[in-house]
Amino acid sequence: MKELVTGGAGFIGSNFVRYWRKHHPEDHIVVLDKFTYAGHRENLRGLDIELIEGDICDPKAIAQAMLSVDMVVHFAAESHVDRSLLNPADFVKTNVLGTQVLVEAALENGVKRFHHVSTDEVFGALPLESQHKFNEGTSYNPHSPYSASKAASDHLVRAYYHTFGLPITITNCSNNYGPYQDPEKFIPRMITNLIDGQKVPVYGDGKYVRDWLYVEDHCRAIEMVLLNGKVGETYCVGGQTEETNNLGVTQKVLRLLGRNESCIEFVKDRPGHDRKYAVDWTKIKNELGWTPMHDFDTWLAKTVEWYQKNKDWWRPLKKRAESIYK
Ligand code: NAD
Ligand code: TDX
Repeated sequence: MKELVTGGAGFIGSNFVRYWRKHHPEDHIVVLDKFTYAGHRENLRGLDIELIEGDICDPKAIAQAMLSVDMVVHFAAESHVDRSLLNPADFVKTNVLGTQVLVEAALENGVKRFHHVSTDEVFGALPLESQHKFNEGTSYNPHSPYSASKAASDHLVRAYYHTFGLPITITNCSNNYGPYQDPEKFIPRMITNLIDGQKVPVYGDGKYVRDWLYVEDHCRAIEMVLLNGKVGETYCVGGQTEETNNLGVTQKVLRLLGRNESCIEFVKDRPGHDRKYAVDWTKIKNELGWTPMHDFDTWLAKTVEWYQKNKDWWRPLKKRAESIYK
């Protein structure tokens, strides 16, 4: 089996490639990545894979990369909400146009499966007090340029299934955490700030809720969908956090690093900040037997340890990550 993984040098993509290499040693894995600020060769160090530097918006490069590919797993994207407020055009280009270039080439080459990795943010936001969770039937209502561009990409992927018969699957997953996540994102930003003796910037009142999932659980969900998921279907994937808001997550990280709440700095809120995400993952559980296997407290602690042990990885990224917040 030849598998093309786009964005495989980023956070989730590189965790997925490591996971797939371990569990499917016979497969030929091709990673195609543009190596933007978010992609790093060292994330894939030591893995037996083929690496192509390329842009998903470049039809020629993609036509070449797609030759004799059986399966595409599409992670490549501009992924940071705060950046999408500064530069929305990059998000439309990569996430929408890039995805269209990929599905077109996949169709042309008769790939057996095109799996699109998407987000729960396409569903918009829930009120804080709501008991409702997003599921596969929830209407799309994206709020940020990032989530709007991901929503458009989901629609395009589905359109290629309905109109041209491209064998697709989609996962809409909640917030991931774990090793190799860029220090621009909330959890690694907190950890690396605290290691460096800086404060933790909490947006607004901090009462924002995310449905945190350890990255390996997301990788296993994608594996199950690739192996046993039904073509044309979407699967929602989420965590098992009993509602912990950003302040609660901050307090856990502070405790793990032996600090107290004097390290919290409340800063200006993110414009259009989505109040709450929560995902109902009953469908993937009932149809494919997936449940999250990594509990938040244990794996948050392991993530903190990873950042403590891997300063060489994140230190060169930190200055650039912070520069967008100035
Ligand atoms: P990331 O920003 O860490 O990695 C993105 C990767 O894509 C990088 O390696 C980057 O170099 C590459 N890339 C960007 N533009 C490209 C282009 N034009 N051509 C080729 N490669 C390009 O992102 P991530 O957090 O690993 O997210 C991966 C995917 O998962 C994204 O599609 C994202 O929307 C989705 N997702 C992320 C989360 C999360 O919590 N991080 C949750 C749900 C879904
Ligand atoms: O410094 C910060 N302070 C803060 O309070 C940062 C960077 C974030 N936050 C808040 C904003 C969110 O409520 O923390 C929460 C998490 O923020 P991010 O890590 O930026 O994630 P989010 O905006 O929820 O989006 C993430 O999850 C869904 C990923 O970046 C997306 O790619 C994914 O689709």
